[in-house]
Amino acid sequence: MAPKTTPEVGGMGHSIKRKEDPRFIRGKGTYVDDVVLPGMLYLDIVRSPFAHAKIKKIDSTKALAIPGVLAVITGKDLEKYNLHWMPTLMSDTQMVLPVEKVMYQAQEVAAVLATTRYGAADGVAAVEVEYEPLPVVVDPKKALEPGAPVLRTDKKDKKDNHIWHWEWGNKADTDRAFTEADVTVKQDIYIPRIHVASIETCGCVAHWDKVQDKLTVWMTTQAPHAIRTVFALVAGHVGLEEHKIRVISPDIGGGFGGKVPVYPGYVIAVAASVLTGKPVKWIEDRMENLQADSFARDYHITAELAAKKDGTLTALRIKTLADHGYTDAAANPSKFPAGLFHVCTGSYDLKAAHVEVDGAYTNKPPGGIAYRCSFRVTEAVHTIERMTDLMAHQLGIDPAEFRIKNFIKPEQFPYKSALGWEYDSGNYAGALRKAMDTIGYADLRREQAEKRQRGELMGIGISSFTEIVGAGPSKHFDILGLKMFDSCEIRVHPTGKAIARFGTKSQGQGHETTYAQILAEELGIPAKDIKVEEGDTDTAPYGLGTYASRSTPVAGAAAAVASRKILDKARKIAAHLLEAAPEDLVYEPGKFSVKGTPDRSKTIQDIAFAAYTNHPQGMEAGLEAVSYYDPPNLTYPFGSYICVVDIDKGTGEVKVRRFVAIDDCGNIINPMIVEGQVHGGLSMGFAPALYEEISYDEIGNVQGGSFIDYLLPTAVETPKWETGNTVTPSPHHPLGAKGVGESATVGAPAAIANAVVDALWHLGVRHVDIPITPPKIWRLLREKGITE
Ligand code: MCN
Ligand code: CUN
Repeated sequence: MAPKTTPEVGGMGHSIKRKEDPRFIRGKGTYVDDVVLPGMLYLDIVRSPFAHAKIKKIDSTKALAIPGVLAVITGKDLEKYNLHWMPTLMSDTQMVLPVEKVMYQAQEVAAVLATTRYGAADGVAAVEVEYEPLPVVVDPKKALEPGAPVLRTDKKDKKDNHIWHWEWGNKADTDRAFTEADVTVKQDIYIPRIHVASIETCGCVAHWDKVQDKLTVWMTTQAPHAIRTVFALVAGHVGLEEHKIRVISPDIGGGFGGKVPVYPGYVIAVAASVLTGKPVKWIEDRMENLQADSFARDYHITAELAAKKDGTLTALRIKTLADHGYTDAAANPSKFPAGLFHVCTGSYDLKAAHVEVDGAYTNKPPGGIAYRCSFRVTEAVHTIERMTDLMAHQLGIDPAEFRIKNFIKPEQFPYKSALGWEYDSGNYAGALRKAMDTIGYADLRREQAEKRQRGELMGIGISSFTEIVGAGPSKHFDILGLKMFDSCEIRVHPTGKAIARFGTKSQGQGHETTYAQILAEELGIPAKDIKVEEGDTDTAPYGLGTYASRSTPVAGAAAAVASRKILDKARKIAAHLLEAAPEDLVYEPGKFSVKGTPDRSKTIQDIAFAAYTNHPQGMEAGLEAVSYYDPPNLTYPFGSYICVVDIDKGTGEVKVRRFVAIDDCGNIINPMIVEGQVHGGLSMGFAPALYEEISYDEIGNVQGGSFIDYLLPTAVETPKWETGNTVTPSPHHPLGAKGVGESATVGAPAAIANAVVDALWHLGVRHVDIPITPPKIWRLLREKGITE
């Protein structure tokens, strides 16, 4: 579709360069660690070497003797203010600092406050803690066995490690479909714990200003407004009321979900600033970030899929055990303890489905769902895409053909899934066919057959995912009771330039550019004349923040709606200026003209000036509007990915030779930014498929707690992505746009895993869990007698 605006205006469809990049490229961004205030103190944290242990004694004497060390803060100090525990976003509780025992390795034990960063670190090294180790539970299956040590002894009535049971769908119908099925497949799938490892770690500068009676916190948060409310709810009783708190989320060096939760470090820094009256900075280091911040996935899944002989899929049944660590700190909408996992019927027209999830406590860091995931959608997509592939292979039907046969058809939209979601729009076969054409699917299958003759291992994997983003309709979506709307406030200045503020917060997604483009599209004001601001609770309108790819679906929609409110008023002003009736004016971006006499017109800039200098009598001056947008539905972006792998028989190494990604996120605001999002997302789907995992030994020692063994792919390992689009607009979004930020991470791992299994199927391999590391494949090949 050709853009509606000129490149100079830069509305939707123009690949204008990112406004934020000049400062980022030159190293002139302002991140939390760039904030330096006079008299600032530094906080560093003592962490537990044990995964489960009683704290018998904390001796601060030696630490306090170190020059510059001012205080050692313990759980007992916070207990006096009832701040030693805090609520999690899932209404569980989490320790800020422990009073009795620690629950995972690297948990915060005490905090040292000093006049310099190094002083604080020296202080941490000098704090002496006496522990009494307790039995450790790392396996969630064992955690639920009778007789397992009960971890949450703080909960008076808790007699086991079971957090909750949740189920969804029609069990009777599903069980019947399985009884009647011709073919069924069943598979255990483990999706391991991984970590986002954003370039910038987490941190804050807390400044309690006694004179102003105000707390300002610069912090790495994706949701500044919600965090301020949580602070006020937790610490209102000690004088931190909401109007006295200002949260500023400055530039963020990657969030990916890891900057949604409230970490103890933030709370301790705030407490330390309130107690000392000095600004306090806390910035975690890389190992702290990897070992103690919230993690993703850790789902133990058993899935079953049923079909008729002819290959028509009929039903899906899933049981899952969710390892939440010692507290359920996931950042899910509160109604959905397993997030949106029940979008697991994916792109297929299944008549029945039933899902059960049980949460378990273990001696690991708190649960989260952070890793470009849209609330457990990665787990859902991985499951259905693996299972569909398994069924296709089982039936001996080509996996592409099998998918096309079972896809929800374009004419079935809006489509109600067996698990209750109403998919807004889609053309799944369109995306898959485009991916097949791009990669040359038929030729690749021929090549594979030839190679197999020669004993070479080549596989082709498909993932045709459906995403679900844009939380969400207030009927169903809230976090701690806060409805998941989002907002945009626009002010057009007299000279026709504008400022727009949002309740979201970019962490690298390019909001300063794309939001300006939405306004440019609607108002005809050039994008370069529009300043976008986010992340300051003192100035921006309330919103729930940026995660779950909700900014475009929700705040982007608010930007369109607020713009249209501006245009309503602009039309009246134009009518006044043109001495015509408002309904006799025609609008094109940036200009109102009189019907039939196009040369009688007023530009948006003329109108803006008149709004302050010559507005109609009886009308209020100014040109501004705000929208708090409550989306009527979620948006359902989708795509089809095809991946070709070659497997080295000697080493077990999987090489991704080609990877074609066709994405559909409805109407596109900035094609270049969308492509960038897909590239980033693919890289973050590739990484957990082949490299990344955080695991624990039997006594709870973290494996993968540093970059030595938590393997982040570099540009050398990362494939060259081949991307493309189809466009199926969302019927309910004012701009027809859907989100895209997480699609590729959600969709990519299954394509890679499917390609690997496709390469090994003839050897009897039915499934390989990610990460698909060389040792895993090498062992499999040895079992099959392929390699020595
Ligand atoms: N966009 C577009 N046209 C569309 C959809 C999106 O031009 N039809 C643009 C948007 O305007 C925006 C970007 O693509 O500039 C991403 O938009 P959207 O899909 O709405 O996602 P969000 O802005 O809400 O970003 C959140 C999403 C999430 S949840 C994770 S995790 C993630 C991701 O974005 N974290 C990121 N991408 C990231 N990219 C960077 N650089 N850094 C992160 O931390
Ligand atoms: Cu789940 S990662 Mo993103 O929603 O911030």
